[in-house]
Amino acid sequence: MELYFAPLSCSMATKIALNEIGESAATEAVSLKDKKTASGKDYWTINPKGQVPALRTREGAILTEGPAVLQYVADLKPDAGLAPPAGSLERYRLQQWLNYISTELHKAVFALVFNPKAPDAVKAFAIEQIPAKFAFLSGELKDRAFLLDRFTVADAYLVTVLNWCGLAGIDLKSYPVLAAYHQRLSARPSVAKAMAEDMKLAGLA
Ligand SMILES: N[C@@H](CCC(=O)N[C@@H](CS)C(=O)NCC(=O)O)C(=O)O
Repeated sequence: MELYFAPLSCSMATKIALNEIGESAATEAVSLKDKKTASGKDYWTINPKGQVPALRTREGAILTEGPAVLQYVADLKPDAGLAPPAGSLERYRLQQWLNYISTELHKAVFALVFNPKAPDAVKAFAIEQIPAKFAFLSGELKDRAFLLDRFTVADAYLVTVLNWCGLAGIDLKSYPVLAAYHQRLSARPSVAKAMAEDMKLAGLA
């Protein structure tokens, strides 16, 4: 398997999932600015959407879209419990979370804040959505360690997205439940390893 990633981006969630199942996939960094991989490949030819993550599966297929990639990785080792069994209500709950994180947090807020082409008013509008969304998340996580009953790929995705708060100028300390969740998950070996690796590659450690 081979993971195409960009340091500290949403692809970090896939690195966390791979660490959780103990799978050492080859990784290749992608420059999202010029769409070139570290070995000089034209990334458009690998993922025509030009986005990370993209995973070359064991069978050689290219799989894209974080929530699909995460579930693929989880299903490689069902015993690790990163995703409930396909077809169960809990699996749909997992998909509910993956979709929420992807559409309501990642794309609707952070992708706009970090987009250099987004006008300031658009960025401000994105940031204005945070209090309501983080209040909802805080309520959900108030009495639980994880989004579902145990650590799943949804947590891998959420901790990755919460990592971006500092860069986006959002003070996570204003949301104590989320700050505690983020701190707790950051200490998890699979997360700490992915984070340390990406921080180093991003020149931040
Ligand atoms: N819908 C895609 C979005 C992935 C995405 O937004 N990736 C960002 C990094 S976090 C990216 O590649 N941005 C570069 C671009 O959009 O050109 C997914 O869920 O995987």
